[in-house]
Amino acid sequence: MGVADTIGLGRLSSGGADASVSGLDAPGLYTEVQVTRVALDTTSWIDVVEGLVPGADRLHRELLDGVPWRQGRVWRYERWIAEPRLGAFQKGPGRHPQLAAVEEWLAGRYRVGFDGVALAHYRDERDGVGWHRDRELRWLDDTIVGVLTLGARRPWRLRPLAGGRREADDLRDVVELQPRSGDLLVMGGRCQADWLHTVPQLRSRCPSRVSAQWRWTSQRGQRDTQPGFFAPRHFSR
Ligand SMILES: O=C(O)CCC(=O)C(=O)O
Repeated sequence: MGVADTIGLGRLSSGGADASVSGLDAPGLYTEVQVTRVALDTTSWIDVVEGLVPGADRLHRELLDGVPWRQGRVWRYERWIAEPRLGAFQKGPGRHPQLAAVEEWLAGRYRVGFDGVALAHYRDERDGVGWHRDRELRWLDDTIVGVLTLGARRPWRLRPLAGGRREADDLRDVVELQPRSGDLLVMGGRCQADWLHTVPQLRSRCPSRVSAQWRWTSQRGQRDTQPGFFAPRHFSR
């Protein structure tokens, strides 16, 4: 059994990954933030933006209290089961102003547009999302997926799709990030085509975490029409 390649956020800039400073100005965010690019392979990458959102724990509480969280369902093991997390979606003027600011920051840096922001609430350690790619984007060859963490710090893992099916505790080839409240991860390039990601359920106690997710596809390349074994089924969105 291999050990995950854990990237300790906070030390990334000295770890050999490419780093740049973003001076993009979006109201309600820190302006001069470090963006560290981790090359997963030659065509897939993940940018780590540490501490983009000031007052992230307050934003976490405001979303917990103010969002109409819904229980989604997934088709697993030949039956519908409750998805182990709650979900919501915000767009346009319905977005929390700080989430609108993050969206503006993402749009400015990556020169793409988003339809809105999906939210997930992991209530405790029993909630999580399994290994998957964001196949609902359909065109996976060139995508941008931003994920903001608010609340608890939990393992956030990626591994190459080419590794095939694995036991949950088989951490060979796994890249583990541990984003803190206010950190933004941005997956890009062929990440949704060639890499899986997960926020695993945990054995030890873990308080609430909310993630906010923005997704964009260039719609270039081949359209993905065959949901495979790893495809998530987000019927609730
Ligand atoms: O909550 C996260 O950080 C990741 C969520 C995710 O991967 C998804 O909903 O597709």
